[in-house]
Amino acid sequence: MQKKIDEIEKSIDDAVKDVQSSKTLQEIKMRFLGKTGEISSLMKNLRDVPPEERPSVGKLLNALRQWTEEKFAAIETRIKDFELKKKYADEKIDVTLPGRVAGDGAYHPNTLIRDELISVFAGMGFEVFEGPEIENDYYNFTALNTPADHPARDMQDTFYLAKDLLLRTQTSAGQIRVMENKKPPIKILSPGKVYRSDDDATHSPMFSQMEGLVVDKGITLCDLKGMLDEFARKIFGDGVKTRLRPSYFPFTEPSVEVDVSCFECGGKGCRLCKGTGWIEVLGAGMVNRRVLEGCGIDPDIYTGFAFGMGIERIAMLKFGINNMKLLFEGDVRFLKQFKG
Ligand code: 2U9
Repeated sequence: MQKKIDEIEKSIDDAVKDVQSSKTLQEIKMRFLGKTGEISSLMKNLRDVPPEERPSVGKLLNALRQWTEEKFAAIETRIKDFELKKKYADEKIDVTLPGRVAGDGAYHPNTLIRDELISVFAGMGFEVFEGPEIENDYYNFTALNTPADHPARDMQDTFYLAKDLLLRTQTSAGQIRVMENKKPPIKILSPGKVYRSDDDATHSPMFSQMEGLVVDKGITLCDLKGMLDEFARKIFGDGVKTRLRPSYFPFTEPSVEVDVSCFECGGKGCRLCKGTGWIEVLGAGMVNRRVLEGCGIDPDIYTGFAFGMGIERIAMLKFGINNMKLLFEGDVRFLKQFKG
């Protein structure tokens, strides 16, 4: 038996010699001390040993089991200690390393211009109203004096979502709802995205508009002109003048196109104003009496003016951007130049 015990001790020593992990150690432990392990089997076989030898063999086997258990316990402590040290080493962080710097963001030029316009018009008493981007035919066209067979519909190629559902081509659609629901005085500003099936160097299928509407008793074209002068000075600089040229929009009568004197050359003529001294910036007019009537506002009592401009156009003029596509591409190298 002593020989057998010596063999087991040797094979335990061999097995644990290079053991590195708790898992392997556990497997070796089971091989010797598990229910069907070598030492447990020897213990079970004790009953086959002649009775007179049993006490001495039992003693030897108990000593073997105790020796084995102590050995495994010692190795386990050593491995656990090693594994813990390794875990700490792997998780070690260098607190002296410089942190990762999150780059400063920048406002999109459109956002800068939109906010500047809102602040200028808010200073004149306008309230911001934002309508839905999905509209129906009535609010986008009919209520704005553009019925189905009206040639002006061809001025704006429309994206239809369903028979009577479309992406608004102008933010005026939402302003109709305000006129339907509120008695004058009305003084609102409607910024927002609009959609037209148009795509070339100066047009994008989605762009941003800023429209304004003033309705009250006694509003005249002079009020419009006075407000535009103030707008031009605040946005393009003191000394900038405005001029009105006759135009046509179905929702305004009379309608005008509004130029500002060139803020680059002071009106002498340069590349920006193409030598004319003037730059077209927006459209405007007196709200067509049919539009007021359709909203339940008596045009013999109330009159109003309205205006509309493309935010991208104003941004391009103010920041000297020569390609509209830059405003839609989201290129950080371009965008980071604009710090608000
Ligand atoms: C209501 C009635 C009328 C808004 C107006 C314009 C003239 C205009 C264009 C400028 C460039 C559109 O973005 S653009 O292509 N807009 O010229 N917009 S008057 O008229 C209104 C608004 C609301 C109830």
